[in-house]
Amino acid sequence: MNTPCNFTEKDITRAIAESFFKSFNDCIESDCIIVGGGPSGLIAARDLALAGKKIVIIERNNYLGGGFWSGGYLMNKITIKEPAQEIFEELKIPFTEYKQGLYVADAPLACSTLISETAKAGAKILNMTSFDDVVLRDKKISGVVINWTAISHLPRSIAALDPIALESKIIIDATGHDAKVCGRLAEQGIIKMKGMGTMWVEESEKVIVEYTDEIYPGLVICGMAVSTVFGLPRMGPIFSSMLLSGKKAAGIILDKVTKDEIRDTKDENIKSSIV
Ligand code: 48H
Repeated sequence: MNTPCNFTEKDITRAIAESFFKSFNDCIESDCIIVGGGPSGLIAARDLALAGKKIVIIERNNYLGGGFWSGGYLMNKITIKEPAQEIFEELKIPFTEYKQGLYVADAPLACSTLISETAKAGAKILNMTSFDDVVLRDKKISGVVINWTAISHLPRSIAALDPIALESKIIIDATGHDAKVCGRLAEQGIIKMKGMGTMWVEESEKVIVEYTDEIYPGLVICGMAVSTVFGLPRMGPIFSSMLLSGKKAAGIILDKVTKDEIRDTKDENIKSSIV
């Protein structure tokens, strides 16, 4: 038997609009904005949110997960190498050992679990939202400029709509191969970008994590964006360094944001591609 409805269509619309704008208002100022909701961005967001930081993920697609939904050649199995199986254990993602140190998991289960754990940890998610630009104030990245993804796909003659800005203490570029945030700085001649290197799994899995860092004041990079910026070798369909790099990015930010000491441009520790 159907319970009678004590609401109409207008109440459903109000429920959506009021709760969306309340959440959106909360995204306008945060501790960290993560651009890109693939594996590296998601794990960084989860760790930061679990540590009590206010985190916003900007994702241009309607779905999160990036390349983590499938392995190579559209085969939906994910491989990882030690010690990243410890992250699967932490997230309770089932996996099997294929060969010593090489592990396999079902991609849909691994990806949906990572998304769900990130959302449950409290990270806020703006999907169908594209990164457009950075807010660059006094030689420090202080926010991102965004627009609806649909707008960025329309010709300017139809949709010449201005984007809007969100502010945060620090930004992560987790946009994968495109390294979109870094690309914007490169366009301005502020940093150099070498382009993704060719495949060499052993080396790549190591150096991607090593080079994960703050590359410009207020901007940390993780995941495949690290390969694109520094010209490091790619690893193909294995995701250990994506997860480890995301975790390292979160650790770097926790250090900085917790101590509230965002470096200034004169800090010589910043590894760099700064021109
Ligand atoms: C908002 C954006 C924008 C934008 C892109 O590609 P990803 O999965 O990235 P990673 O680095 O977490 O993982 C890379 C991995 O999936 C992979 O491709 C590997 C291991 N390749 C190896 C190899 O040899 O090729 O996710 C990036 C996310 C996606 O969801 C994009 O939609 C999103 O970023 N994104 N979001 N605004 N302008 N650009």
